[in-house]
Amino acid sequence: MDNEISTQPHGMEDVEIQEWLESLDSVLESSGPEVAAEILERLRAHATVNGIDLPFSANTPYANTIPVRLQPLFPGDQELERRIKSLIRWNALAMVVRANRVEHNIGGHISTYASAATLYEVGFNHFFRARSDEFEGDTVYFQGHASPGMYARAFLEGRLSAQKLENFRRELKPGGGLSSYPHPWLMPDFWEFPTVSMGLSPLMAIYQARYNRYLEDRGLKPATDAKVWAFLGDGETDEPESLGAITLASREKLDNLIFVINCNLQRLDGPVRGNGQIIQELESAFRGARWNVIKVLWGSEWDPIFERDTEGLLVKRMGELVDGEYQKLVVSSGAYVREHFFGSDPRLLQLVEPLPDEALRRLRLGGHDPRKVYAAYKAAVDHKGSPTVILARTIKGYGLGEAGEGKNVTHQQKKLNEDELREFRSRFGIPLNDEDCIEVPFYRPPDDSIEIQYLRARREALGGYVPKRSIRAKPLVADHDELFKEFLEGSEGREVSTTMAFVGMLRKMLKDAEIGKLVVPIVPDEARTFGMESLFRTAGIYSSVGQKYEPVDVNTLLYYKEAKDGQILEEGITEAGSMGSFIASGTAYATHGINTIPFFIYYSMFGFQRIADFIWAAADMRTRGFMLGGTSGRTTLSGEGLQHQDGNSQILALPVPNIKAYDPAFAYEIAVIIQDGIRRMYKDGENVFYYITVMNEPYAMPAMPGNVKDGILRGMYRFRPATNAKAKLRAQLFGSGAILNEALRAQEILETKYSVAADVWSVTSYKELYNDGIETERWNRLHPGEKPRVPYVSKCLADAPGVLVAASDYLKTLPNMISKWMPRRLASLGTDGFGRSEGRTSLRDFFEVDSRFITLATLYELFVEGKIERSILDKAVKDLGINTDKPNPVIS
Ligand SMILES: Cc1ncc(C[n+]2csc(CCOP(=O)(O)OP(=O)(O)O)c2C)c(N)n1
Ligand SMILES: [Mg+2]
Repeated sequence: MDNEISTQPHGMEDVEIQEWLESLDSVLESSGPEVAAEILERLRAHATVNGIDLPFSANTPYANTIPVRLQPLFPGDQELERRIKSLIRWNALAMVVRANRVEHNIGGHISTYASAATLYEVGFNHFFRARSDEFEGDTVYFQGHASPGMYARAFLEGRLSAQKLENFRRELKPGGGLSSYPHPWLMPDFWEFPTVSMGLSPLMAIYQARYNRYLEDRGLKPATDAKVWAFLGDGETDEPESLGAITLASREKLDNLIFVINCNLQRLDGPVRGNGQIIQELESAFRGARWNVIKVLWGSEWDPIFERDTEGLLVKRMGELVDGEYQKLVVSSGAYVREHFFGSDPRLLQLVEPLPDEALRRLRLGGHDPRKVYAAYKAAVDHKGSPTVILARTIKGYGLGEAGEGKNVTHQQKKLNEDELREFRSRFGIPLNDEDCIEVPFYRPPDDSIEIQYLRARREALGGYVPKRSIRAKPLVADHDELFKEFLEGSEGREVSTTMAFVGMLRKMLKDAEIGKLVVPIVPDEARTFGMESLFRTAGIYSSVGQKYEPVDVNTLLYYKEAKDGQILEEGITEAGSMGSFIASGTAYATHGINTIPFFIYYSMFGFQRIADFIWAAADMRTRGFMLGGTSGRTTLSGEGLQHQDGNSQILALPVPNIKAYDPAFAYEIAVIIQDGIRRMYKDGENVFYYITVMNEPYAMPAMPGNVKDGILRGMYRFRPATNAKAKLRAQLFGSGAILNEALRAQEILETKYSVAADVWSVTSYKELYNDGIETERWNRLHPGEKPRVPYVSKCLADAPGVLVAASDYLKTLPNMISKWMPRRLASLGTDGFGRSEGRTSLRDFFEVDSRFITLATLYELFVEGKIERSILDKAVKDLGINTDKPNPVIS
C-alpha cells in the first residue's frame, strides 16, 4: 500500500529511524504541526533536488487524522447519549421488524442505521442547527437507507407517533404512515431532500453549498456559518455522480460543506473493496481534489495501544490489510484477532499482551466512538478554506450480532429471531423483559425521564428539530401583465426563433422590479448557442472571486464578464451540476425562504435523456422553476444528427407527475406559459415545475389571435381556421413547435390545390391533454351516476369536421395517446428513429413530417373515408414529389 511505513529499508538500522521520528516529535512539541509540516515539505523538496525519486502518494497512514492530543473534550453526557442512542437503535429495528411481521417482504433496512447511529447522534446532539426566522440553519442530507433511525429519533422527540412508526412503509394505512426513504413529496413537513437514489445527494449537496454562497454574494441572504452536511455510504461513492463534482467544491472553497462517509466497508452484495481499501482510495481521491480529509478509523480503546507502539508498527500493520480481511476480523473472536492481526509480528503481539481476548474483540472502530466522531465534526466545522470529508470506519449491522453484524447478507436483514432480539435488547440495555421483548414493541421513556429531557434540551439548544421542512418565502404579489405584454404582439414580420424570443423575455424579467433579482439563469456552457451572450455583460456571470484577469474580448460589447455579484450560473459542461443548481435554486423558497426562480436552459437532448433521475428528485423535492430544452425538435435542429437531435424529451417528460411539459410554436405562447407558471408556482404556491422546448428555427412570430390563453395552457387551441368552413372536404391539422409551420403550409396546399378546407390547431402540450383525458375518464368511472365529464380534447373537436392529422417533432406516440378522445381516427406523423445529420428540409422529408407529408396524410385519410378518388391521391404523391420507396425512418 501507498501508506506503508517501512521500518527496515535496505538494511537501515531501527535506531536510525527512531532518531528521525524522535526529532520530528520534538519539533512537533516545541513548534507545532505547521512548522513540522513545513520541515517535511522542505525535506521533500531537498530530496527531489538531490535526485531522490519519492513515490507519489495522496494517502496518509491508516490511522486517525486527529491525534489524541488534539482531541477536544466531549461536551455532552456520554452515558446518557449512549442510552438515547440505544433506544433509537431499538425503535429503528422495531419499525423494520414489525413492518415485516405484518406484511411479508415490505422491506426496510436495519444494518445501515445500525452502523451509522453514532455518526448521526453526535450530529443531532451537538451540531445540526435547525432553521428559524433568525438563522437559516444547517442543511442535512441523510443517507436514504438510514431513514428508520431518523424516524425513531423523531419518535423519541415526540414528533412522530407510535402509530406512524407502526405504519412504516405502509403509508396508505388509516392515519397514514411513513415513507420508506426521505421523500419531501410524501412527507412535506419532515423531509427536505430525497437521497435514496445513490449518488444524487452528494452532487446536490455540493451545488447546494455553492448556491448558498451565490445567494450571499448576490446580497439575497446574509452570510452565515451554516453548513451543508451530506451523509453517504461508502458503496455509494462508486456512483459517478458522487465524486463527479468534488473539484467544484474545493475550487469554490466550500468550507460550508461537510461530507460524512460511513465506511462500513460493505455495500449490498458484499465488501465495497474486498481486495483493496476503500478508505484509502477515497482519501486519495478527496485529497487529490484538495478537500480536507479527516479519517476516523479507531476508537479510544486503541489509543493506549498506539501510545505503546513507538515504532509505528501498528499503523504499518493496519495499512497492510485489505478490507475483506478487516471484515473478517469484525466477526471474529478476540483470539482470532490476536492470532491473525497482531500475530504477524511478535512485537505487535507484545503490544496487546496485557489485554484479554474479550478486550481485543471490543476494540471499537472510530465511527462508533462519540469522542472520535465529535472531534472530527468539530474540526470539520472549524476548518476554513476547503470542504471537509470525514471517512468514518464502522461496522455494518453494528450490534446485530449473529443476526447480521458485519456479514455479507446484513444489508437485507429484516427479521430477527427471538434469541437475536433478546441479545440485541441486552446489548443495548433496553428495559424490556424477555417476554415483551420478542413482541418488539416501540419503547419511549416518559416525557419527564432524563433521556427525553436531555434529548429535548439538546435540540432546543440547537434551535429546534431536524429534519423539518417548512415554507418560509412569502408569495409574490405582482401579476406581470406589463412584463409579458410585448411578447403577445408578435415580431411584425421579423424572423426570430422561439429561443430568441425566450431570451428576450429573460432579459426583460431580469430588469423587473419584483422578480428581477430573483431570476437565476443557469446554463451548461451553451449560452452562445442560445444567443444569450448579451446577458454576460448585463447580468454578469457569477464567480465567487470576481474576475482576476482581463478577458480576451474585453473590447467587445458582449465580453465575458465574471463578477462576484454576477447573476448567471455558467456551470460549464455539466448538465447534472446545472440540475444541482436548478434544484437548490428552485427549492430556496423552502430551504432559505427566498423565491428564486431558476431558468435552466440547455441542449434538450442532454436533459431528460441524461439526467432524468435528478429531474425525478427535483420533482420529489417540489422544486419550482423552468427548464428550457433548447435546440430541440428532431428535425428542427439541423446538421447535428443522432446524438443531438431531440425527438424524445417530450415523451420522457411524461412520467414526471408534477412537470408541465410544453412544446410551444410562438413567442406569445411562451409568454403566456411563463407568466402563468410564475403565478402558479410563486404566487399560488403550486408544486409544479415547467419543461418548455424552444427551437432555433427563425420565423415571423404572429400576434396572439384573440384570447387563446386558456387553450395555450390547457394544451391546444385553434390557431388558424379554414377560410372556407363550408367546403365539402374538411380536415383538422394539429401541429406543435416548429412543425406547426408545416401544418400551416399544408393548410394552404390543401386549400389551393385540393379544395380541402383545414383548420390548424396549435397543440402546445400533449401531456396536459393526456392528463386531462385520463383524469376525466377516471372521474367518470368513479362517478357512474353523475353526468359524465368530457375531456378537453373532445370538447375542442366536438364540432370540428373532417379528417384528423397530427404532426410533431417528437415520437408519434404523443398524438396517439390522446387520439381516443378524438371524434374520429387520427393520423400521426412524428420523428421516431435515429435520424441523420442533415438540413431541416431533408430531415423533414426523411421523417415524413413536412407540409407535403401532412398534405398526403390528409388526402389519404379522405381517400380511406371514401371522400376522394384514388387518382387524386396518386397525383398528389407525384405532385408533392414523394418517394414512396424511401426507407422507413424508424428503423433505418
Ligand atoms: C442508484 C441506486 N442504485 C442502487 C440502489 C440500491 N441500493 C440501495 S442500498 C445499496 C447498498 C448501499 O451500500 P452503501 O452505500 O455502502 O451504504 P451502507 O448501507 O453500507 O451504509 C444499494 C445497492 C440505490 N438505492 N440507488
Ligand atoms: Mg457501506
